[in-house]
Amino acid sequence: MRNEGIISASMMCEDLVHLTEDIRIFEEESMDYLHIDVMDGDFTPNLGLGVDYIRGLRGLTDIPLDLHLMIERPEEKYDWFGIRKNDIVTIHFESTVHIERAVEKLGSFGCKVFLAINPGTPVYSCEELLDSVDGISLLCVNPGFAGQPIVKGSFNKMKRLREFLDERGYGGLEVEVDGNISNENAGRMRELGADIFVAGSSSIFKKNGKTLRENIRSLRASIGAAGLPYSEC
Ligand code: S6P
Ligand code: MG
Repeated sequence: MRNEGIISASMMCEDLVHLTEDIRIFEEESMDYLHIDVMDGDFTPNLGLGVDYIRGLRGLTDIPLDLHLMIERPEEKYDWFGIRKNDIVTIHFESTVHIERAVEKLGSFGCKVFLAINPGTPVYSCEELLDSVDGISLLCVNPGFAGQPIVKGSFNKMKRLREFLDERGYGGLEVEVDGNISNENAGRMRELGADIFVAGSSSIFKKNGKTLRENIRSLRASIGAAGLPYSEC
């Protein structure tokens, strides 16, 4: 039996003016992770959340972080982030020359290690690293910005990724989907085998006249209503 669906609030989409209040709502609504898009302006055409922000957030809550490192040579910078054992830390296949070494080093921090594959990165890129990771993050938009439309082919890619993992005996690895995960897209991705849903401007932070709490509940309902867990389909 797979998990009930895990959500990870994309803090890049959060309005800083309401940070303390929103954190309380996340705690009351049992938000699973806070997704932190770390961007360096080199790997991505944008800058993102940094180490001071992360330190500040740690002082406000014990909700685990889902650190999405969209930076060049992440293995040289792991020490900056104060990684904890119940965090997810994701690095990108293309972010360093020796990705196997970078994955192994990340494993030594005791966190959950995820490998991200970009929209243009083939599913099979993760094959040699399956023994060393806890999950795969499937990017459904190109890294850099919130509010982008889903890249064509992402649903088909999710399906192929889950089949690829199952066929090789790695069905226990978690798959995160990141980018334009609206309630509808989350439901479809759930049916195709996704476990973790990055919730940004398309869902919980959507300007739709609903409260953050209402939007979190709607997203959970969309995931929960997505039919039988993949393994039982
Ligand atoms: C993109 C980043 C994502 C976005 C997220 C925002 O570079 O990795 O995590 O923050 O996609 O959500 P939305 O719903 O605006 O796409
Ligand atoms: Mg992200």
